[in-house]
Amino acid sequence: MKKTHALAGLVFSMTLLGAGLTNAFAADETLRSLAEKNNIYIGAILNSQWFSGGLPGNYEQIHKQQFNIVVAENEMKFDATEPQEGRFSYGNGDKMVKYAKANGMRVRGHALAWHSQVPNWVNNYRNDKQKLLKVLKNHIENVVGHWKGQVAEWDVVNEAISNNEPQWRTGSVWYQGIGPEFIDSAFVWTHAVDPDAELCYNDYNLEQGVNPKAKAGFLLQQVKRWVANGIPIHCVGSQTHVEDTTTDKHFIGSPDSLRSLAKELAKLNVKLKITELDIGFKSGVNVSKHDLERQGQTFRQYLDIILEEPNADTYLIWGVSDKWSWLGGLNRQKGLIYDDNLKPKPAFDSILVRLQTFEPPQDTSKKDTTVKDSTVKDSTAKDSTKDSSDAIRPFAMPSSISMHVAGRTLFVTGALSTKSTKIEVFDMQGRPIFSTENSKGVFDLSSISEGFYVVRVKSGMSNLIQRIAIK
Ligand code: 9MR
Repeated sequence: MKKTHALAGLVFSMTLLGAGLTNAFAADETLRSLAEKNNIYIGAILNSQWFSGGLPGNYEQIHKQQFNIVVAENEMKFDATEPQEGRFSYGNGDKMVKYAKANGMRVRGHALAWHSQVPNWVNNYRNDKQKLLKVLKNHIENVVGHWKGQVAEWDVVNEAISNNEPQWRTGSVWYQGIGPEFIDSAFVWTHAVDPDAELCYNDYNLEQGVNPKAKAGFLLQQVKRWVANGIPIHCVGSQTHVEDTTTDKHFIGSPDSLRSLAKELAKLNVKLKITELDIGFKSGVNVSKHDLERQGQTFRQYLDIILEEPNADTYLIWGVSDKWSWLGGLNRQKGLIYDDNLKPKPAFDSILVRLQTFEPPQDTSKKDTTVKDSTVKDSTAKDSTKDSSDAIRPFAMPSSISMHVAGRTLFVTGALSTKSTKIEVFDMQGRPIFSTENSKGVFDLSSISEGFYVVRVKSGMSNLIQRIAIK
């Protein structure tokens, strides 16, 4: 079942992968095109500012070029969709669904039953079980009914588990008024309205192990029970709001722990999705180039779960640019893959290189159908993913340079800019191995051990990425 590792199927000779592979990485590749090649979804929220037209044009251009799944930061939540009892408001959500259709993206719905962002009129029924059951059912029937067939997956229940010890979040209006059966009910009601939608339980701190004392361990017990009882749950969303371990020494989450949750869920035929990823640094600390590179590696490690685990298919980031991110409220900063000026960070590169170098296993039965069938398509729309944009310049420009390896020496030929040349070598997991800004065109790679690597040359407006073998 498990995907075989990337390198297992490589048939390249151990000599230079020469002229024939010079174009192994097309210049116009994006995260999105590479994710589609790997049968996964890659996405970012549409920030709330987008809905009011408050973001620069290149934000949207980046979003539609780089991502194939979208979720609204706040606009499909309870307080946004039913601000007054029985009065539904779909304007913003419709705007996003239209955008997704025009750009061939899958839509995630977030979130139906959550203790936060519920309007006061709901909280006023806090201890009235019968009324709360009616309120939740009516909300689900209307909202899910409105977007039936257009929202491919829902966070049916969000954050129902307490953060401090593994038990239900007892302060939630839904738990307090109804009891834990609000969860079972919400799944059943949602499924009844849209039997084709994928239904998720979504929560944070799920990357801290699956033992019964951890949140994910508690959740796993519930998922087992739901599955055994025929409750229609298809996926667990791991929000994955994590902190760089150097600025929070006590942070105990890890990609390995999340991977173990994916493996446990696979036994239950339930998917794991990463739904709200950000990897922040503590506010106020200086963040160096090296820190950003390490952050990129962590982004890559979480991506590996999605690429390699057969029951994992979605990698969704909670924002595009550090400029529009909720993280400040959590005393964290710089947790996303574009900087304040919408320029790609090392994390972007790390994800891109990993998507480029991952070799899918021979048996691709796992993800094929989901990716291809469930995006919201609008056949009349032009293919806006082909727009050119400054923001993805590193990968949009045709290259006027070339490279080859002889022995342990890398030769880069063509007009290298003396002002802005950067040569980088990554290993096949996307980890940076070597980097120089020297523009002489001849580089000694004798310190690099034998194996396959990816070289990227950025010089002026030219950009070339090529896989090489060092022997
Ligand atoms: O990013 C959202 C922010 O704009 C809201 O103020 C906040 C209110 O709760 O919700 C943020 O999104 C949250 C998401 O809906 C659920 N998981 C945690 C996210 C970050 O707080």
